[in-house]
Amino acid sequence: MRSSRLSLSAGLLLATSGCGVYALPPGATMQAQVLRQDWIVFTLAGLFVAVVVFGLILIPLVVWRRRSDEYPPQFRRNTKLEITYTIIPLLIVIVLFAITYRNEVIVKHLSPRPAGTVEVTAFQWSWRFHYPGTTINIVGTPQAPPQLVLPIDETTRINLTSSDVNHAFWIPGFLFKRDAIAGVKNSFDLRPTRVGVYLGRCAEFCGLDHALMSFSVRVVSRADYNRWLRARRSSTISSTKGGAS
Ligand SMILES: [Cu+2]
Repeated sequence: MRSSRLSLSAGLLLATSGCGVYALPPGATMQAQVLRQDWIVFTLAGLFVAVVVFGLILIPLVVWRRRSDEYPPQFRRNTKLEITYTIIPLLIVIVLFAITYRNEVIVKHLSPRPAGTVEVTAFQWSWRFHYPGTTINIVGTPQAPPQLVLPIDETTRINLTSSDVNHAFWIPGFLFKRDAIAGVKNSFDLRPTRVGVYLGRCAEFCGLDHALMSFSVRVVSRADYNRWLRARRSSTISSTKGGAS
């Protein structure tokens, strides 16, 4: 009976942790893979704490259920127990802090020589992608969301700002979000690792058409990227999907 109860608990734990881990997209950039490690570690730590807490609630209900008028052992203090339940959470927090700090340093690191740069400006209610040194200037509208084109396996510096209110640049497939603030330049690097098209959204309520403030990111090979640059270099594009071909 006890072994079947244990195997049921173990099965539930595996099922829930498995669901949690696989519910998160794999992440299509080098930075996303680092962030994903954070997510997995935090999920497992949360599950560990949940199992301990629910165990401490449920096990006494079974073990100490009333069988007679006899009381279980009564005591007021248990110094060893108090030290244990102080030190273990402290250790968990220290380890989570250290892992987060290490991964944040990696994700926020700016390459001294990025392969390219894109100036991203958020505005009510779309996005402008400008490729410095070129006339490529992709301006979207709520009805025609713009497309950002990035080369795979190369680092692109994104300089993000806003021309009016606060917005947030969010690409779920990259597991990445950063605020776009008027008068502030937020710089970060993206190094895509998978070819594909990824949906992006504004993640900061910014007014009437906030819900329509989407964009997409297309990750292409270097050869396709060069072709796209050549095709677009001499023209300014307005309200386009930025269609590489
Ligand atoms: Cu917005």
